[in-house]
Order: sequence, then C-alpha cells, then structure tokens
Amino acid sequence: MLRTPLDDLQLEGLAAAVERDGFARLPGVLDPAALAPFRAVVERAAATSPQARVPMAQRSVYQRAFVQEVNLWQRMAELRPLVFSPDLARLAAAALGVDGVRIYHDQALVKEAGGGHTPWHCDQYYWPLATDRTITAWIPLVDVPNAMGPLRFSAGSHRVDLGREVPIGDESDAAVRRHPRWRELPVDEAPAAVGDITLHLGWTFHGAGPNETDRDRVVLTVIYVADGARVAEPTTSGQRFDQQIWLPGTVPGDEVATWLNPIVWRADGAHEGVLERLPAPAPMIGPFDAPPG
Ligand SMILES: O=C(O)CCC(=O)C(=O)O
Repeated sequence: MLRTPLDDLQLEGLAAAVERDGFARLPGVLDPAALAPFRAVVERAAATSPQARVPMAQRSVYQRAFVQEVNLWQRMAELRPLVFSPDLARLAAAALGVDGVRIYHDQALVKEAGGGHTPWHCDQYYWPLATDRTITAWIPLVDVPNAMGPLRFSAGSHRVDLGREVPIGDESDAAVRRHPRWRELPVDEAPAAVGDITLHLGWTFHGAGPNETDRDRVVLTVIYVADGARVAEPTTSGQRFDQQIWLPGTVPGDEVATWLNPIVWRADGAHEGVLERLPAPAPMIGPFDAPPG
C-alpha cells in the first residue's frame, strides 16, 4: 500500500508537525495502483446511499457537502485491506505519538459534482472520547483539484477553541470565522492527488470548498483512536448516538475496545491477524449486528 518505505518517512518529524499544526500532508505516500480497486467500492457505497436520492435543493448545508456512508468495513469486505492497513495505522500512531491505534470508524465522503462546501468544524464535537489522541486519515481515491473541494485546515486550531460546541453547518462555519483568533491561524489548502493523504487531529478545525467540477470527489476516511483511550460522559445528543453506535455496551470510563474498535496497529504486534478475526460482512452498521463469537 505504501509507496514510500516507512523507514524513509521520518516519523518523529511527523509527530512534531501534527503537534504544531494539528494536521499533516503526506504527498505521494500511498501507491495509486494499490488504491485503484477501492475507488469503485466507495463509489458504489455512495451511489446506493439513500442520501444520494435526495435532490440537492432539498438538502441541508451539511447534506450538500457530501454523501456520507459510515463504517463500510462492516458491510464491504473489499475495503477491509485499506481500512485495516497496518501501514496507514502505523502512520496514524506515529502522528499521534502513541504505541498503538484502534479503529473508531471509517467513512465514505463523496462530494458530488455540484456539491456544496464543507463548513468549518471540528470532529471531536461528536465523539465521547476522553482523549485528544484521535486522528483522521483523509484518503482521496480520485485527484482533487482546488475546484473539487480538497480538505483545508486552520493551522494550529487544535489548540484554540474556535467553536468546539457547535455541530457542523452554517453555525459552525460562522462561529469559527468570527472568532477573534481566526485570522491569526493560517488556512492551509492544497489540491490532492491519488496517493496523497492528510492526517488531522479530532480538535483541528477543517472544511472544504464546493465541488465546482462535473466529477464526484471520491474520498474514504479512517478515524483512529489511541489504544488505551477511555469513553467520556457524552455531553451532546450526537455523542450519545456515537457511543451507542461505535462503542456499544460501554459506560463512561471504559476503555475504547469493543468489537467495533479492533487494534489496527500496535508496536507489540497485537494487530497481527486482525483481518482474519473480523466478523463476516453484514448489511447493517454499528451494534445492530451480533458481535463475533
Ligand atoms: O471531506 C470533507 O469535505 C470533510 C472531511 C471531514 O470533515 C473529515 O474527514 O473529518
């Protein structure tokens, strides 16, 4: 999967960059040929999504930003080698400066041709996790020029509360932009090519422009959480929902370690054989399916 050997990637520098900026761009790190088969799978997930059938004019700002299908690994075995790539997870762990990471969930984020902008927001608003060691790998499966809405980041915003209490939408976008410190934090936006990835922390504010092209922006994201992290008391309805869906059966204080959060990489090799241990693909997501065994 990796085009650049891990040893050549200067992982210590990666952790320092993420600590400073809240995100990192890793151009050309993945092999485009190895990624090619995953594109059709993500396109299929988006095309068959009920969200895609709602006319653009009838959607909210959030819904116009992308068709979002979550935890595809549960349904689509073909995606598992990407979501459970130990190389990607190793990068995520290095960026977080931790010894191991687990899956929180994955997402198809397909910004359709003519789709709207992704409002500025931070992800951890939605997550009942008692840690800041969370990171998202944003993996484009098509080239994403500026006109298609590549991801953009507010550099250093993981250290500033620009609007952590606001869900994604017009309100989060406005709250972030009117924050007195917004102008101090540089916006980093760059086109992306297949093989590039970005990594961003759960508290980093980010967004994307609209898709002004006639092609869909096909992206998969994988969200990792540090091994050993604990479940927090949910403070919003979104967090209560996330706890039920991604952390079934847990109470605040439990380790994030349900059957939906397997270890994807750990320095002691605990991740080895993870693909073989996963439950058979099932049509539903979240805890509605019986756990393995
Ligand atoms: O792809 C986008 O437009 C937004 C992605 C995002 O918000 C995320 O990966 O956390």
